[in-house]
Order: sequence, then structure tokens, then C-alpha cells
Amino acid sequence: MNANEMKSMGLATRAVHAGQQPDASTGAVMTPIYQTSTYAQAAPGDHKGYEYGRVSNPTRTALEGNLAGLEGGKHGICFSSGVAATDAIARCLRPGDHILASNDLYGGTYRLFRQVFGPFGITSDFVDMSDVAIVEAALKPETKLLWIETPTNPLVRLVDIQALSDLARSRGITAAVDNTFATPILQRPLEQGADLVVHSTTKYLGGHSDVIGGAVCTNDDAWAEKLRFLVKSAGAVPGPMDCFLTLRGTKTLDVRMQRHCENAQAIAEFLEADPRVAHVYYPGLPSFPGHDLAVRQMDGFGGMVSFLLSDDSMEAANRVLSATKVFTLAESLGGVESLMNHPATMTHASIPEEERRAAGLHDALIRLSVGIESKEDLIRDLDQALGQ
Ligand code: P1T
Repeated sequence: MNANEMKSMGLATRAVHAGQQPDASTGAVMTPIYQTSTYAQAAPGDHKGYEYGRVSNPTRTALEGNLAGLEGGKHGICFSSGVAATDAIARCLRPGDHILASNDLYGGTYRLFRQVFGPFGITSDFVDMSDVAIVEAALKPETKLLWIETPTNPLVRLVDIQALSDLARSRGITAAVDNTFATPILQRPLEQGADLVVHSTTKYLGGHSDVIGGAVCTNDDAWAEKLRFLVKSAGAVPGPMDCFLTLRGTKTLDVRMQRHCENAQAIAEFLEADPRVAHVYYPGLPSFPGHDLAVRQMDGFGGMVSFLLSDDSMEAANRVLSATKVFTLAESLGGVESLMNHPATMTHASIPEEERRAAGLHDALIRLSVGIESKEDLIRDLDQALGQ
């Protein structure tokens, strides 16, 4: 099937087949793990498209084709981690350039923009992107990159991709969307005008919490060329085994996302009705401020649920976080197993306390990555932990 035929296929079909071909030398249906650092040349420059493992690898190529197919993009470019993918994009900026990002986003992205790129003269601001007017007011003449996370991490706020991509385009600014929380099954930002889609493939795409990886997808040839140059020149590449594991994960992405969404919805409804919980953040709740936009922009509400305890203290959070038996207390998300996380002390600890609180990341905020277990067991586990 060529790329155009693939585009007309449903997402579940693309998840299994995009970028996949039986191995040319053996007919192996699954792309082998090409565990090699280099490739034989018959004569100088006479090779089969692969010269050196940092530049490219057939297992990586198969994954890149798969991710591009899922996002509906021309190009997929893989990196050794999600932050390496973000880093590659930011490296294309120059001293004096400005990044405008969401004020509710993965703490490591904040740290990268502020602490790694700040000293190189690249400035960054973080605003509430759920309001287009706030974003417009915060743009500067030197803004070159609009960094959108939606749903955001950890408050699962919704940001209007089409509106912000249109705004960015009208000002000559690149719009990048971190699509890690939604995955292409639920949301395809390139179709909504974004220039770049970024993933931590560590999460839902890999899906089994056994591999770290990142990717960028785009239809923009110039961006693809710049990023491939950085892959070759800066070298943050995933190994063939990691690509194989991620590719094994993406094939079941569609079915897994359905179960993540179903379980998360049930848990959000349970928590919303519980007096021990002050507030529930989940786009699938009609009471949630981003619900209408989620209905328009997404094909499902995702597997991430956050909630605030009625007793907003570190002690109360610690009691719940230490008491679950099915949910594991751990950073990360998107695996088949349910995880819980304390943003204030774990994933978002690198955001200064004042900014963290201002962004709504309270001490007793708990983030759930709802897995694909039986939802009755998950609800029972939360119920008993809330009672501690
Ligand atoms: O961990 P890595 O593969 O480098 O991905 C970074 C990253 C990028 N974008 C989003 C939205 C993320 O959530 C992450 C990583 N997040 C966690 C580890 C976490 O627990 O939130």
C-alpha cells in the first residue's frame, strides 16, 4: 500500500500497517530489530540507503513511517526521548527568539526551555492557552515558536489547536503541538493546522512502560530537513530495540485507547460524586470547562484524570498516594497499568513553587494515568485509598 492509499484507511488499520512492509531480504512480516551500527557498501557511496546507524536504521524507518501515517503527516522523525524531540525543535531557534508555551505543561518542557535554552538567549513565557486572547496578548515580535500541549499535563485543560495554529500562521510563527496525552487516535493536530506534532512515545504509543522515545511528525519539508540534520549531527537517536518495542506498541494503540477512555470516564464520574474529592479534571465530564472543545477537537477524552482532594494538604495527598494497591505511585503515564503521580513533588517539581501554585498545581492534586485493567478494581482501589 502506498502512502496515499494508507491515508484513506481508518486509524486502526494505519496503526497496524502504516510504514510496514515485509522485510525485503527474508519476507519477515514484522520488521526485524536491525541491531547494527553500520552497513556494508559495495563501493564508496554504493549502498542500500543506509550508511551509519546514527543517521538511520531500518527498524527506525518502519517506526517513523508508522507514526507519520498515524498523524497524517509526510514525515516522522524519531528521537531517543520526548524531551530530545522537543530539544531538537528548540535548537532550530536562535538567540533573541521567544517561545510562548502553555502554563500547564510537562515540567521537563518548562525546565528545558527555561534552564537549557534560557542561557543561550532564547526566552520563554508560559500562559493559559485555553484563552486565545491571552495567547494573542502574550505574543512578541520575536516569538518564533508556539508550544501547545493539549490536553495539558497535569490539569488536562483543552487548547484550541485550530485557532492557535491560525493565529501562529498569520504571524509567521511555528505552531507545535505536544500530542502525547491525546495520541493520534484521539486527535491529529496536523489536520487542524499545526506545523509540528511532538510525542513522548514513552507514553501511550509505546504503551507498556518499557521504553523511552520521542518523535516529531510534520508535513513541512523544510522542518523535516532541519530535524533530520539534527538527528545526524546532534545524535539523540533511539536504538533499534527501542524502535521495535515502540512499533509493537503502536499496533494496538487504537484498542488500548478505547479502553483507557472508557476506564477514565468511569473513574472521573466516580470521583466527581465523592465528597472526599473537591474537584475532578477530565475532559469527558460535561461540567469540565474544556468539554465542548474536547467534543469538537478530539475523538475521545483520553486516559488521564486529575483530582484535588477536599483536604488540600501534602499529608492528605501522601495518605492516598501511599495506600493504593492496583495503582502504582510512579512518574510517567500511558502504559497498560494504572499509575498515580503527585505533580507538586514529582513530574512538576522543577516548576518554581509560586508559578506552580498560580497554575493550579495544588499540594493535594493527584494525577492518574488510568490503565486498561478492570474498571471495577480501579474504582475499588481508589475508594479504599481515599478512605485512609
Ligand atoms: O519522558 P520523555 O519521553 O522524554 O517525554 C517527555 C514528555 C513530553 N511531553 C509530555 C506531555 C510528557 O508528559 C512528557 C513526559 N512526562 C512524564 C514523564 C510525566 O510523568 O508526566
